[in-house]
Formats: sequence, structure tokens, C-alpha cells
Amino acid sequence: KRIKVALLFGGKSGEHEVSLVSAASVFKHIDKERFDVALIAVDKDGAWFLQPQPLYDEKEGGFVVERKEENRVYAVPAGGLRTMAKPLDIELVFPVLHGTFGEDGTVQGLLELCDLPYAGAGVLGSSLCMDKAAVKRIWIQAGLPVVPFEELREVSWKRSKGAAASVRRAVDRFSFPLFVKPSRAGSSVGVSRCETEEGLYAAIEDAFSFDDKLLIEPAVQAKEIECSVIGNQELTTFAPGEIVPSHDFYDYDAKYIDPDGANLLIPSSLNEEQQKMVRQISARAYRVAEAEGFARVDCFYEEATGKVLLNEINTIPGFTKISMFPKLCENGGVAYGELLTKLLDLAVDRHKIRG
Ligand code: ADP
Ligand code: MG
Ligand code: MG
Ligand code: K
Repeated sequence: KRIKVALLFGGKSGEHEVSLVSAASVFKHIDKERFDVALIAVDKDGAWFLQPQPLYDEKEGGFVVERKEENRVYAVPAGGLRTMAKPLDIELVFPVLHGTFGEDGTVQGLLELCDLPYAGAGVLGSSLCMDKAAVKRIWIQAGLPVVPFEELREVSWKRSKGAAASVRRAVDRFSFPLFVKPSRAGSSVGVSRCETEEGLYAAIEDAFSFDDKLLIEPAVQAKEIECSVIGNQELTTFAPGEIVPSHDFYDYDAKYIDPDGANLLIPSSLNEEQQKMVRQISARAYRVAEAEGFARVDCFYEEATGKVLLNEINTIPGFTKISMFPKLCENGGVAYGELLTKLLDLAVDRHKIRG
């Protein structure tokens, strides 16, 4: 008997469009002999709609969201999912949603209430990994190496501007150029590199339009490395990949707009020993961050010091067939379709254990 799995995609975050492309790719390659797929689109206002047929945007290669009132989906605590007319027969959910209200524990909490197993990290892992400042404190506490940072809250910025204690500390501790980023965002939204104090203030103002908590960090001079990790209790890591941006850094444009914005090296240019170090640190970072199912751990390899510095972890990384996460798995012998099956199996296993 085929398992009824729902793909949840779209969503309220700034990464709505990216999710439409990831989900179309997942739908195309999921094993249809094992899984009977229902498509549920979340529009930009956060309303859920059952999509009786897959609708593609030919140009973008992603799904289009069709909003039809009779297909509106409701999540009923412990009763699963239903439309206006009837309960939906769903056994398993794959949230292919990036960023806020998708990757951050909110949807995961709702699915827990519905008693539905779902792919990827649980509530705590999702929300912890969404918050760059919080997860880095956990990593530091576990003795893991991270890119150093100062945290700036909007209240203290509004009160003191450039005289705010953490801004002063950042300028004293780190030398320019600096990076400013929202604590809870993704796709490089609100991330800036700044060369001067004036530039820093402008970057801070900009980043506060995405979150009320920011990180200020030194610009690391290093190879940008990403490592795919899968598993619940037992983890599998894959040989890391490397991002070589042609822009100043791996910004939104380089990720999604400019086809020549970055080169993805699979595997990375790291030697065997360096790769091993990245994989070990990534597995520990994944575990202490409470990740489950799958995640992509992103770090820097600093050649000058031979150090690995953790940057962030993404619990629902880009998931098109050509995205880094699945590509690294494929390079390690797990093809895209097979990977999807594995992640859904892991979701079922975890649900059984938690009961
Ligand atoms: P996001 O979750 O939006 O991807 P990141 O922290 O990964 O946030 O930042 C986006 C990009 O900005 C990174 O991929 C990297 O190219 C660059 N970047 C971020 N922080 C630093 C840093 N401290 N030093 C150098 N580059 C950085
Ligand atoms: Mg991210
Ligand atoms: Mg990133
Ligand atoms: K993240």
C-alpha cells in the first residue's frame, strides 16, 4: 500500500519562490510507487490550499499556487488535515518550506498537534537552528568552533545607536570589514558586508527590517564549506562542498538570480584530512543543535589558521535537484529520489519512537 504523503510548500517567508521550485523538484522525483503525494500550497498570507493537480510555472520551473476556497486546508489538532468538505487522508508530511513559518518550528509544532509524522527537525531543533545567535551559543557551550559575533537588539540600537555596547564591542574586538545579519532569516536576506563605521550603521538599519535581533561578525577570509548530514540517532555525513561566489559574498543575487553568481565545487577543494575535520564538526554541530532527519551545516575553512568555523545550520536547505544539499548526497552515492525516500522513512521512525 502506498503511503499518503503531503508536500507542504510556498509559505509566508521571503523564500516563498525558492520553496515553489524545491517542491516541484521533490514532486517530480519522489518514488510514486511508494508514495501517494498530495500537494498543499501555503500562500503568502499563510492560508493552505490543496492543489488537486500540480500546476507549473514553465519559466521558473516551480509550482504555481492555486487559491480556491473549496480547497482550503485546515489543520485540526490531533485530527490531522481537512478541507472544508472532508478529512484529508494524510499519513506523513514533508514541509518543503524555507525560513519563517516553515523551517523555524512553527509548522513543526502544528504537525505535532495534528499527530502527523514529518520530515526534518522537530520543534526545538527547527527553532534553534533558525536563530543564528542562539545556535552559536549552544555550539560554543559544546566546545565547537564558531565565527565570533556580537548580538545587537533593536531596543538597544534605538536607544543608543552607534554607542550601543555590543556595537562598540564589535568594532573594538573585530576589525573591518564586518558582516551584519538578521539572527532569524535566510537566503542572505538582510546580510551585508561593511567596510566603514558609517556602512555598519546603514547595514544595521537595513537588517532590522527583517528581525529585531542581529549579529555583527568579522568578515572571515576563508573557504566557504557546506556539509550534508542525515539521520536521527545514527548520523551520515557526506563529503563537503564549497561555494565560490563571484560577488563580494554569497548574497541573494548569487544564490538565485545571477546564474554566474557562484561556483559550487562538489566535492570541495579541501584535502582528505580537512574534509574529515569538517565532517566530524558538522556531525557534532547537528547533534547539539537538536537537528533530526536532515540538515546542511555551513562553515568556513580558514587556511591561515587551519581552523573550521561554524557559520550556520539549515534544517530545510534548498532542495531542488541541483541544490547543494542533495548534490552532496548524490556525490556520496544517494541519488535524489532515494534521498527523499530515506528522509521520509526517518520521519516515520522518529514518530514511532516518540509515540
Ligand atoms: P543565510 O542564512 O542568509 O544564508 P549566512 O550567515 O549564511 O546567512 O550569510 C549569507 C552569506 O554571507 C554566506 O553564505 C557568506 O557568503 C556570507 N557571510 C556571512 N557571514 C560571514 C562572515 N562572518 N564572514 C564572511 N562571509 C560571511
Ligand atoms: Mg541560512
Ligand atoms: Mg547561509
Ligand atoms: K539557519
